[in-house]
Amino acid sequence: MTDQPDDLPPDGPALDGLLLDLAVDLARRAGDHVRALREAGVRVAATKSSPTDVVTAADQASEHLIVSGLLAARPDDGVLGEEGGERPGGSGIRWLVDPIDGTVNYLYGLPQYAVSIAAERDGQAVVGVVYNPASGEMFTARRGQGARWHRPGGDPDGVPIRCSALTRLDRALVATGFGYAPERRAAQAEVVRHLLPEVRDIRRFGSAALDLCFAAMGRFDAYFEQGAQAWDLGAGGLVATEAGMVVSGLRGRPAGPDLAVAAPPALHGPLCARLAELDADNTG
Ligand code: LIP
Repeated sequence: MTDQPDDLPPDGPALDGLLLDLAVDLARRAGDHVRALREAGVRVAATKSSPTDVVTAADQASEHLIVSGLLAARPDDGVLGEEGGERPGGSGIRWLVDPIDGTVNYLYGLPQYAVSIAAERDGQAVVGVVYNPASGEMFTARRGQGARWHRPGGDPDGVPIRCSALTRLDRALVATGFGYAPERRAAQAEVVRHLLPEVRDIRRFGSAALDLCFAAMGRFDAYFEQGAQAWDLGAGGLVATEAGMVVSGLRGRPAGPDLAVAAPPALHGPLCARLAELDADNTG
């Protein structure tokens, strides 16, 4: 309990709790809507960076539902959405919204896609929610409060999750993802060609947000990807960090579009060193 008088707006941890409740509610509503739309058939509304980088009508409907819900509850907050761009705010809170992360899986009816919502306070992620409406699983995190896994029919408060304790890169199951541009994919394939014989195996499931959450509960040991954006990484990155992973870029940089690496502490150094040798962020 804080000693804050009732008439002052909440701040710090109390505010984070309210932000989490809002994000959970909107992720669940948007995700359930998107799943219902999938059952009725998928419509490609547009393409983005390449002819295979699609936006469905469900991406647009999901983002509209989430952003209008956020702004109705918190009109002064900023929002960065995958499909709608940036709307600046004045409250110090910025939301990162991926209305469907794993759109190609959604298009093909593969049950590996998610709604991802994160809140940043003064530039630092404080709340993250990743919801897979196809499986009913939800992952949540609050800065400093740990990460939780909520499964359908389970405890609504979820259960705490921790990442793998693996220390050997040659035993690691490593998830990654690929961009849409052919040149980028060719460079990413080169990195995987070298890494594949050096680790247990590689997985490519198609949703960065879920990859990070799976790594956070030990379904993978580590994850890396070039080209993932703030809305892909915001919520899953906090879930991974709060589950004990180190999340970064290479060469002392933060995780971002150049590269995002998430690994347990003992694996993070060796994996980053190898990815730097392979110039996985193309900045070496
Ligand atoms: C997807 C990412 C995934 C990446 C895909 C794609 P989208 O995002 O989450 O990690 O490998 O190519 O970019 O486009 O489905 O929102």
